[in-house]
Amino acid sequence: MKMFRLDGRLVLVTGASKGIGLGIATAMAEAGADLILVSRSESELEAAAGQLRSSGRSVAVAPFDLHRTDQIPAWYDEVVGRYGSPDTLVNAAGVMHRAPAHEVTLEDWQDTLTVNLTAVFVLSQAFARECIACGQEGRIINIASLMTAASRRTTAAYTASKGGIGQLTKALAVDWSDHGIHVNAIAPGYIATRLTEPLWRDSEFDAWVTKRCPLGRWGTPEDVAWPAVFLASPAADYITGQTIFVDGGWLATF
Ligand code: GCO
Repeated sequence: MKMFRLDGRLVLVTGASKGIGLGIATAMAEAGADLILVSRSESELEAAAGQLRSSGRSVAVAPFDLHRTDQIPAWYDEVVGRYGSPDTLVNAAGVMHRAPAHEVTLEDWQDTLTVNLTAVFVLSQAFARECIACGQEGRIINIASLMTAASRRTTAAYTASKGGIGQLTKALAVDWSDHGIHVNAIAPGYIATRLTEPLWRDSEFDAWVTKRCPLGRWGTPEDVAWPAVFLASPAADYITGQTIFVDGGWLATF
């Protein structure tokens, strides 16, 4: 089914050392892509790369702290110089600070918006500039959230950042459509990862999620990963500016 394959593609994944990012990188490798893994921790990246190399794909690691938004362009140039120009970018890195809105510190607000929104924009710019310079088509897949369309108490900064991702995805899709760069987003529901660990370890919250979700379970990184492979593949060649909710039916009901 070559329409769903990624053979010959070079995919850069942020947040790639764990959770949804690692799940997406794993599926992309299984679909034939070579990878560049990005996160802050070199040791965690090497551990993830070690797992992924068993797929037979080329897997490079490029440690970087996405808080350093002003250094993204220079860092990206270095990555391209060392590993080649990615044709697919997955913005999966994200941070979460939970607090009632009146208790959110300016530092936590800025941290959330920096990593979850500003870094996505600046890295997408660097990716697009390189694709345009090389005359190369590109695919960008942003990781949005249920919070792109709704919210929950104590998630104001995260909700604002993920709401922004939904609209930024449309804006970049329109701006870069002339250059053959497709920009889409995947909005996961409640996925059992380290970011949501305080929630799934809470038996009351766990019971709420499994009851509230029409499919009756937490999602897994793999549930998110294969829709990402689809959006990166030739099968999605007429899709751009869209957000696909991979949420177990959460938003289909009240
Ligand atoms: C929360 C969760 C959610 C999930 C996810 C849902 O605190 O309610 O962290 O925000 O992480 O974003 O799509």
